[in-house]
Amino acid sequence: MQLSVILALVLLVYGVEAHFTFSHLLVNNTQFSAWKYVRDVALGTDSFEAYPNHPEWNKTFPQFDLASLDLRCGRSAYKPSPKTLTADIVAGSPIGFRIAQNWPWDDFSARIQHPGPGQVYLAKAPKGVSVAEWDGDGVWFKVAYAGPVSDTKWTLQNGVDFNFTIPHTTPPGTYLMRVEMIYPNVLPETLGTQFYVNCAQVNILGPGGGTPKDFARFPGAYTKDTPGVKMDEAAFGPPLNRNLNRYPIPGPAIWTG
Ligand SMILES: [Cu+2]
Repeated sequence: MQLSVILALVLLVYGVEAHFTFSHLLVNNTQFSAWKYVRDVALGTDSFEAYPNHPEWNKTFPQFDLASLDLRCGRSAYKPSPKTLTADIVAGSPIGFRIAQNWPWDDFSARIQHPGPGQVYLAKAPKGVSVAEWDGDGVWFKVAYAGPVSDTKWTLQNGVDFNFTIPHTTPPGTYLMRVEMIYPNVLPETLGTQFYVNCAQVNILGPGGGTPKDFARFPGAYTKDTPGVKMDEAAFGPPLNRNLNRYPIPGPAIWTG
């Protein structure tokens, strides 16, 4: 077998080509620079190769440990960073996250290639605490879900953006806004279900009036037995692209305002 064929098969099995970070915040369809409003994450390695000259790539390695603080906002990003800014966003207006685009390999397209859903959670900074100095150790409510569009296709798969709105009546104030893409991974060769997690710092403007409910904590929201995290291989795959309308959504119900 040619080396390129072997490499392609390895990539097919491990999906290494599809690691990513949600490094860009989108506000009204405008992309901001990487890690401007999204908390930067530490470099990581997993079972795959690290590339010393490409730190942005090494930030893309996913989270596997459901009990780790890194499941909250990405690798070491529960720690506040003085360089992260807080974006003003208007409740009800178009918001999004875009994945990092600057890979050094021409044939490594920057797309969300893994199958799986995306979700967005908000956690309000405690009274008197700046969100820029908060570790996110609080309660989170879900405001967006990007699931399957059909029995065989996921909303996010093969795209670069996760677009959503937060409820018009979200109480104004500063929040951590947590995005996750879950790759429910049942292949025995891998470490398990992968989580791609990042957090933006946002100042939500709007009329308020709503009362969020159905909270979760990170870590703690998911266990290895949570439906949608622990996948039923017979029902969903691999390659996890069948019977998708039966996919059980992990975590609390969405709060719609
Ligand atoms: Cu990946």
